[in-house]
Amino acid sequence: MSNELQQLQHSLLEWANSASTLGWLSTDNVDSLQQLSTATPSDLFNAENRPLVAALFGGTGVGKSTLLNRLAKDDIARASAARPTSTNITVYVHSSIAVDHLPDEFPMQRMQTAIHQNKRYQSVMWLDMPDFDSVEAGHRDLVTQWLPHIDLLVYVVSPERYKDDQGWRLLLEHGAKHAWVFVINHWDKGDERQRADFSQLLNNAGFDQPHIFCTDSSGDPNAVDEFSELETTIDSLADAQLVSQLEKRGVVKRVEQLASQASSMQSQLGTSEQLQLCKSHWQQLWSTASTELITASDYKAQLIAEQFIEPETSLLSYLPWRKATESAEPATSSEPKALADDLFFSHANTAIDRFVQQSSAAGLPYAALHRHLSPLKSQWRESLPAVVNKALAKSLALPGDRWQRVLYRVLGWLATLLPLIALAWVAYRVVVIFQTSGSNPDNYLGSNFAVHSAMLIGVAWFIPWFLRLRTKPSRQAAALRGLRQGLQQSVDKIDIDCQQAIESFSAERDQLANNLSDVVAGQGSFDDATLPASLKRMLMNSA
Ligand SMILES: Nc1nc2c(ncn2[C@@H]2O[C@H](COP(=O)(O)OP(=O)(O)OP(=O)(O)O)[C@@H](O)[C@H]2O)c(=O)[nH]1
Ligand SMILES: [Mg+2]
Repeated sequence: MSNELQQLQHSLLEWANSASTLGWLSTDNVDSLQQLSTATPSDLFNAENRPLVAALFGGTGVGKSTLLNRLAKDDIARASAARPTSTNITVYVHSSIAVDHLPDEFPMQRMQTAIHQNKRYQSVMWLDMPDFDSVEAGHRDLVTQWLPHIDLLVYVVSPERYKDDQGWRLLLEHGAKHAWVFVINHWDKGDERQRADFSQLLNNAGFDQPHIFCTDSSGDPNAVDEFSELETTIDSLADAQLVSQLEKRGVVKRVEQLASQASSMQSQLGTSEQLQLCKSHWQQLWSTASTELITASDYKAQLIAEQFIEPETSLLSYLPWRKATESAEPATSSEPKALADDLFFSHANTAIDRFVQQSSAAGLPYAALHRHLSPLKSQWRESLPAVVNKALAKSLALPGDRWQRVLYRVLGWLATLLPLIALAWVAYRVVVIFQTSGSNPDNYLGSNFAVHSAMLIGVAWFIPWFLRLRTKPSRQAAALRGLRQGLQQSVDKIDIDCQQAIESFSAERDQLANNLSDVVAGQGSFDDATLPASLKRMLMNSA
């Protein structure tokens, strides 16, 4: 595995693990990233000049082993009419080639090696693979384990089974990472229409002018086929420079595969447009939900405010016998019922849950948004009752409006001051009349004076006292106003907290997206145009 690939996969895995822990991705993403193989053919060898790794791949009984025997001009691979025949990988390798690193997961007992001295294949390591479409799952596993280590796949089909589903699926999935040539074996039973049809299929899959060789391996000495063209084409690939170019291209293709996985993970983070929509969606949702919440809580505020009703303040209430029978104390001492109660929180929580669900339906990750918003629920339970109580206490401390309170205070002073002034005036009159009564016996204070004086003092006290009584700010109204203010402040706090949570959700998304872009930035590219025309025909056009 190239260092570049190893590092990229490691960084992507690290990123995906943290994104998944934060709820932005499912663990499936981490798993599929882990399953992406970044192995390359050069992993098998120490030597700089490694051979081309070519494999015969295809469905059951198409003649893969027979073809290898033809190439080797020897019966090195078991080929027979019994199905399935090849249960193991046969490696046909020149004695000068050392396979230094077979991956630990490769089952050695399922690999047989045929070492040869054939100069023609000095630079090619041939593999005969079991049938990929086998009923035996083990055959499929063996093929997929070896696949990343192969440069060239010789896809063998038969005239009647060239549309083989499983092989075709593998071709589409992994096609871009390898070079391909195609063989229609059993050509003794085939015709040109099948070649044309197969060629068309390959065209559609992304191969321009694919190499298709028709071979008859029945052993008929008179058979005419394209086996030698197949051999020559493969010989032309067994060139150190081409092998190194194929290796580079393979690395780039694997990097591209990782990058495409990264881009699919990035799309799961949601786009900035989606986040913008999510913010305005919250505003709409909360504007409706908070109005409903305030309306639903208002009757409760009125009930609570009733606890603050003043004792009766009519004249009659000042009568001594009324005092004896009725409590003059307002109900301020009793604890007010909670306005931010279970029902209040249940309404607020339902709105939050609905918002998270709708945002997730709009493409944002549920778990991440939930993680940002759900802790607020318990915080509000702690803090909002205090917000309401504070607003209530503040309003009760200053009942009525400012002018009402000034008037009430002035009337209080007047209720004391005016009777005192009236009393002073009466006293003055008494003193003056008394002094002059000696010289003028008519100046005598009669009962009229006494009655009028008493009335004057009484009126001077009664009028401001009565007006004061009437203008006294209502504690009930003050309580209701305080409760409503507390309710509004609570609803505003929920709004602000949620907006902040959405902001931090959005910032986290941007941070993750930036980190991911940094991880995949600056990866190399490979231009297929630099390759010889014959090799280009073997490459799948992934665009
Ligand atoms: N008529 C005909 N028979 C062939 C041809 N090629 C191979 N056979 C026969 O087909 C049978 C299967 O060949 P194998 O080479 O074992 O096929 P395989 O693809 O290796 O099969 P598995 O290993 O089971 O996947 C054998 O009996 C071969 O002799 C061919 O071109 N024409
Ligand atoms: Mg076989």
